[in-house]
Amino acid sequence: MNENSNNSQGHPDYKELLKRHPKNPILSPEDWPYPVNSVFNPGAIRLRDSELILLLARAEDRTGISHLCSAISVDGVSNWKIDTSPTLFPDRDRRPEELWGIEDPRISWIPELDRYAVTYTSFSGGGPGVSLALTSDFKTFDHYGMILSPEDKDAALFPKLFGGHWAIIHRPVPASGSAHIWISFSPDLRHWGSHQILLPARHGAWWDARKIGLSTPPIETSEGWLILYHGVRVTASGSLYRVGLALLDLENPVQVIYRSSEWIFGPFSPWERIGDVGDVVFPTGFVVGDDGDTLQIYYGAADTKICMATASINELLSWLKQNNYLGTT
Ligand code: BMA
Repeated sequence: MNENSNNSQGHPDYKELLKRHPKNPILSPEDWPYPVNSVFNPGAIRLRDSELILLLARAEDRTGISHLCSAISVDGVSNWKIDTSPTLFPDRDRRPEELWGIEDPRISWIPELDRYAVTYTSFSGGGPGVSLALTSDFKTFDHYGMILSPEDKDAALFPKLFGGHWAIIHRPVPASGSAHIWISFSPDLRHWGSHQILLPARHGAWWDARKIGLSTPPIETSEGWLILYHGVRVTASGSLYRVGLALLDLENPVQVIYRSSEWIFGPFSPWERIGDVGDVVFPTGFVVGDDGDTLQIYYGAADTKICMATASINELLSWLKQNNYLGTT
């Protein structure tokens, strides 16, 4: 495989907005200090005190149950210092909602609380729901338990209050019908209400028909909250996970300003196409570079490895304006 085939996807006229890092996959199960089957879908954050990049990876062992493990690096690509034991392990006794593991964390730095908020999927006996934990050091955690009941996942907190309320994006799955992206509000991070659909799944043959979900936490830009979201296309050979964009109003995030008509990133490299669950790219974390424009986007590849792609916020915004379609049919 040559360099180009790692980096470009499809017809050359498609603009390559997310550029795969040449060192992908940047983290694999064999890099782990203890036995794991797969490492994927990591939360990401630049640590306040040290500027180091921390990933909180989902790690699955051979029981099939996932836990979270942190990895820290200066450049966010190489020389990872990985915790030698699980950072956050499902605790069946104290947190029964974590019976079958904890998955897919998203991390937001919350200046108001002076702590990081980690939202993750708790796989309970009643199905997967959204849990919240706060931390200042990724060593000890203040657990809020399951804040959104099953079936619900793909959640991230906005880093600030809107009119005195916290806001969370999440993806409940109704017993029948399509799975849309929702937004909800809370005065205290524990009690959530004012639920409403934020981005509905599209219909028919659209790339984001029937089931969509938030990818990384919302990215604050001068023009609004930039949202990366995944669309799941069900094909004869399984599900295909791809990524598109939306922009929400800065002051009133229930207002969707733009939504991309096309997906911008999909499974292409061998490790994205082949793994425990093939044809999945699943971004869950980002950090912004010193220039305030360059994003490092972290994603799970085929539910087995961790990869990174870079993008320019300005490029994403200008492309989104030109490829906007708010409709669903
Ligand atoms: C979703 C989540 C993700 C996973 C994806 C593809 O429902 O469970 O953790 O990466 O499916 O298998």
